[in-house]
Amino acid sequence: MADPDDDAQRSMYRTMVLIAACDDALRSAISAGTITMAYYSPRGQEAVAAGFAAALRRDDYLVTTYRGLHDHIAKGVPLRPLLAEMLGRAAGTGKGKGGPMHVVWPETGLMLTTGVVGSGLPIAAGLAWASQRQGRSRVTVASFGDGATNIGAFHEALNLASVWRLPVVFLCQNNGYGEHTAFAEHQRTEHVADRATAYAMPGVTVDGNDPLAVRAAVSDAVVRARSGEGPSLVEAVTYRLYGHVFGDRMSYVPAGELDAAWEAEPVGRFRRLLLERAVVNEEEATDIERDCARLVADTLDEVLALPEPAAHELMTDVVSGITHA
Ligand SMILES: Cc1ncc(C[n+]2csc(CCOP(=O)(O)OP(=O)(O)O)c2C)c(N)n1
Ligand SMILES: [Mg+2]
Repeated sequence: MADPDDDAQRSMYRTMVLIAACDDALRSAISAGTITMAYYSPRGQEAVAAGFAAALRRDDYLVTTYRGLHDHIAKGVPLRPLLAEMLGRAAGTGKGKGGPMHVVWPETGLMLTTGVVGSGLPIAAGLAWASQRQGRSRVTVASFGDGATNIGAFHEALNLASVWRLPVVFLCQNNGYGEHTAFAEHQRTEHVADRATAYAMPGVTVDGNDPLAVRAAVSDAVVRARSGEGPSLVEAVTYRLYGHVFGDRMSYVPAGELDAAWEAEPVGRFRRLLLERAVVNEEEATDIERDCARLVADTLDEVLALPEPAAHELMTDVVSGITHA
C-alpha cells in the first residue's frame, strides 16, 4: 500500500506530537501534585494510534483500554471533554463520572474504553455484528495489549468473529509487557499474530513504531472487513516508555532495554523521516510541536478551573431507569 500524501503524513505527525504533549503535561501535573489520578502512560505507542486512525473513517468504531489516551486523541475525541473526563470534571465525555477508564465519544466512533483486560474484544465483535446486520460498511477496531491475548475473551471473540465473518480488526499493541511480566514469560508464541492461524484469519506483525507501516497493515485489514471477508489480527510491536502505571520504577526491565527503546522512540523517528523526505521543514515541524504544546497547556488550565459534577448527578446515567438520587 502506497504511503498517504504529504498532508496526511503531516496530520499523522501532528497526532503523534499532540499525544506526546498531552502525556507530558499529565505526568508533570501528577508529579507536581496539581492532579491526582491513576495514570497509564501511552508514551512510546503514538505511532500505533496515528497509524490505525489514518486507516479509518470517522464513523468507524473503536474499542480501547485504560492505556487509551493515544487512541482517544487519534480517533478524534476533542481535547477539552477528554481531559475534563480524566480530571473528573462535569464537562467531561461522561460528565466526569467515568474517568480515564470509561471514556466514550460516539460522535467520532469511540464506543468503549474499559479497564477489564480483554473485555473489549467480545464487545467489539458485537458492534461489528450490529453493523453487519444493519448492512452498514462500518468497521470496528478493537485495540488491546499483548497481555490481553491470554484471556479467554480474546479467543472467544476471534473465534466467533471468524465464524460469522464480522467486520472487525483486532489490533494488538504489543508493548512487551503485561503489567510487570515480559512477553516471553507470558506466552510461548513468538508473535501474537501467530495466533490468527487458529481462527483462520490473516495475522500480521508490523513495526508499531512506524505509523506508515501500521496504517498500511490496518488499511489492508479494513478493506477485507468492509468487503465482507471478515476479521484480521494485526500486531503492532512497540514499547511502553514509562512502564505500567505512573510511578512504576521499571526495576524489572533488563539493563539497556529502556535505553534502546528510547533510541527507537516513534515521535522523533517520524520527525526525522518527514524532514528527510522534505514533507516538513525544520520550521514547520517546530510549529506543529509548539502549537500542540500550547493547545495542551491552555486546555489543561481551562479544564482545571471547571467544576466537578454536582452531587445530584450521583445516580443519573449510572443505573438504567434511575434519573434522580
Ligand atoms: C480481567 C483483568 N485481569 C487482570 C487485570 C489487572 N491488570 C491490569 S492491566 C494488566 C496487564 C495488561 O497487559 P496488556 O494487555 O499487555 O496491556 P498494557 O497495559 O501493556 O497496555 C492486568 C493484568 C485487569 N484489569 N482485568
Ligand atoms: Mg502490554
